Order: sequence, then C-alpha cells, then structure tokens
Amino acid sequence: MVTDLKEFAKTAKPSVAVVGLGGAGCNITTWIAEKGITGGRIIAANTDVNHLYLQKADKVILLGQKLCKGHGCGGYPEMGAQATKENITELKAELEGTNLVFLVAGLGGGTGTGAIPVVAELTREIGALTIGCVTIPFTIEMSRRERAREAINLLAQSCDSVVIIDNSKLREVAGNLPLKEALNVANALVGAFVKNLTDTITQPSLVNLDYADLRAVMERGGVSSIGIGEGDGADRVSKAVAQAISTPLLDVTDISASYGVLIHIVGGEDLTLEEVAVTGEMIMDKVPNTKRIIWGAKVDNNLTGKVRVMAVLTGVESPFVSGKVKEEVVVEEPKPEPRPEPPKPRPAPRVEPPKPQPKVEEKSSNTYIWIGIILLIILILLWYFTK
Ligand SMILES: Nc1nc2c(ncn2[C@@H]2O[C@H](COP(=O)(O)OP(=O)(O)OP(=O)(O)O)[C@@H](O)[C@H]2O)c(=O)[nH]1
Ligand SMILES: [Mg+2]
Repeated sequence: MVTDLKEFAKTAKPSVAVVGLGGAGCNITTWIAEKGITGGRIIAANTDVNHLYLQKADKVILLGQKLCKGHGCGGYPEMGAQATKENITELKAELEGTNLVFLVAGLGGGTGTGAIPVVAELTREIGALTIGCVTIPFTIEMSRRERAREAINLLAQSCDSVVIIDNSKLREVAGNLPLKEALNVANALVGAFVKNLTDTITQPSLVNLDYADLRAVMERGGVSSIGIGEGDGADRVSKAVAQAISTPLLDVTDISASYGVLIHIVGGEDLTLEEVAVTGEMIMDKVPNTKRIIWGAKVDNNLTGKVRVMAVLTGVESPFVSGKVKEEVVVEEPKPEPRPEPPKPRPAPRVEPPKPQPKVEEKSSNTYIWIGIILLIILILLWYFTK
C-alpha cells in the first residue's frame, strides 16, 4: 500500500509548464531557468531567432518562421498571433497533459502580446489552469501602453487569471533605476512569482499549497495584482505585510473588494508556523470581503532573520485596465497655486526730443512770399504804365 501511495504521489504531482513568449517573456523564463525551478518545464518561444538562441529553456520554439523569417514582429500583435498559429501543432504537442501553465510576456510588443491569447486558447482547451503573467510598459512608452491595455482586456477573457505588473510602479519598490536595471527587477518579480508558486505546489513545504487550492483562487480570477514586502527584526511580519498590501504592482481601485487572495511567505530557518498564521490573519483583515484565501510558506536558508511576503489579489478592478485614468495627466504631488506676480512698473514712455524743424521748408516759404511780392509790384507797374 505504501509503495502504491508513493507511486500515486508521483503521478498525481501537477505537471507545470512555463512558457516565455516574445523578448521580455523569454528573458523572464531565462531568469527562472538560471535560478532553477522544481517540477516545472520551461518553453521559450519567440519570432526573433537572434534573441531566441541565447535563451535558457528545456525547449525553444521559433514562432512563425515562414511569416517573420526570424526577424520578430516589429510591434504588430496581429502578426504575433499569426506567427503563433503557424506553430500551433508543435505547441499543442509540448503542452498536452499539463495541469498548470504560466504564460509569460511583456505586453506592448508584437510577439508576446499577439501570442498569449492564442496559446491561452490552446491550454484552456487542454484543460490546464492558465495564468497569464505580464508586464505593462513604462509610462514613457505611451502608444505601447495603449496596446497593452487592449491586450489585457482580451487576455482577461482567454486566461483564467492575468497577473499584471505595471513597469511604471517599479519605482515604488526598487527606486529610480536606469531602464535596464528596472527591467531586470521586473523579470525577477515575475520570475519569483512563477517559481515560488511552482515550487510550493510541487514540493513539500512548511505550509503546502496544493494545485486544487490554487485552482480555487485563480480559476476565472480575472485581473490580478501582486504586492511584495520584506521585513526583519522583531516586527518583521507586520512590516512585510504592510509593504505588500500598500504597494500593489498594478494600481487597483479597491483592495478590500478582491475576489481571492493568495499569500506566499518565505523565511529563513527561524520562520515559525505562528508567524505564518499571523501573516495570513493580518492580510485577511485588509481584505474582509474576500471569498477565497489560501496561503503557503517555504523556508529559504539564505533568508535567516527575514520574512518575505507576496500577496496576489485576484479579481480586482484596475483603473488602468478599465481606462478610467487619463494617462497624460500625471499628478505627482499637489503643487501650491502659483502666486500672482506683482505688476511690474511700466517703463515711462520715452519722450522723443522734438525734432528740429527743417530749415529748408522755412527757406522755401520765404522765397514764395518774395516771389509773390515781386509779381505784385510788376502787376502794379504794368497797370500804371498802361493806364
Ligand atoms: N520585464 C521585462 N520587460 C521587458 C523586457 N524587454 C522589454 N520589455 C517590455 O516588454 C515590452 C514588449 O517588448 P518585447 O518583449 O521585446 O516585444 P516582443 O513581444 O518580442 O514583440 P516584437 O519584438 O514586436 O516581436 C516592451 O515595451 C517593454 O515594456 C525585459 O527584459 N523584461
Ligand atoms: Mg521581440
């Protein structure tokens, strides 16, 4: 019987696939492959062959070789979707029998944005719980952000849940970084989310999260936001929870109205079950209307003295996704009304010195008088002599 159970446990383990789509998606799956993931298979797929062959994955797939000729999609999602359809049979063969699929991409380009809904349709058909993990471009990438917004609305219908990280919110967790470093932070955040969940549902942990729990929270969970927090010292748990809840990486309209919450806690060997329970209770207090809440915890020997909390809020409403925020209006801090400038004294009008009357005119008028007098004298003389 014991041997039977052992065998059964092996086959009952959920089969997990992580699919990186497009440039950003593959960069993130490479991050995960470098860190190592237990119980998950990594597939990297891109239309750009030069980028693809540098990736670390269990399987790489060049999408749309005929359509894109290995050159990428140049920002056109319709082309990304078409290119993915070219490889649909290969993708189906790779993903058949999978229970949980993470589809990872940076929205705003052509390949990842166009590919995700196509692959999601396939994985939902297979019966796998499909979680989209995407980033939305920085505020400076204006037109790409608009494209990302349209894509999210499509993804919310095709995936069970879409976990979104807004790149422009990274400043709040990582400070003002140069672009490349900020992208690395985003890669690490999405990567850690996928890796932690996969590790926790496939490996024995301090507090196990199982596939059925995950399914209950993420299935038809719609748009999800993540918050992360870290704490050390005596009140490390409350510090980490406060940070995780106060800085969701996608702005949400009302945290307390989240449909479901998934909490993941990582701590050093000194992490206690009591701390894990307190973390859960603290988060539950913040989201009183939540229908479903699950948590898992694992020990990481490198984290002694510290606690890391990740809270995933599912079924949230986001002002970015609903388009209720006018992006151009970036209100940083209320600035004091500018004081009216005191009226400047007007410069006194320059009085032009009177121009000297031109002498020439005087002269000429005198001349006319003299001519007139002479003519008059001539006329008088003529009259006198002709009389
Ligand atoms: N997190 C993260 N985001 C990135 C990275 N590189 C680019 N991005 C973001 O992802 C968006 C899409 O870029 P890519 O992933 O390069 O686009 P693509 O899916 O390959 O599409 P095409 O290149 O048009 O075929 C960009 O607008 C950036 O906001 C990265 O390494 N990490
Ligand atoms: Mg690309």
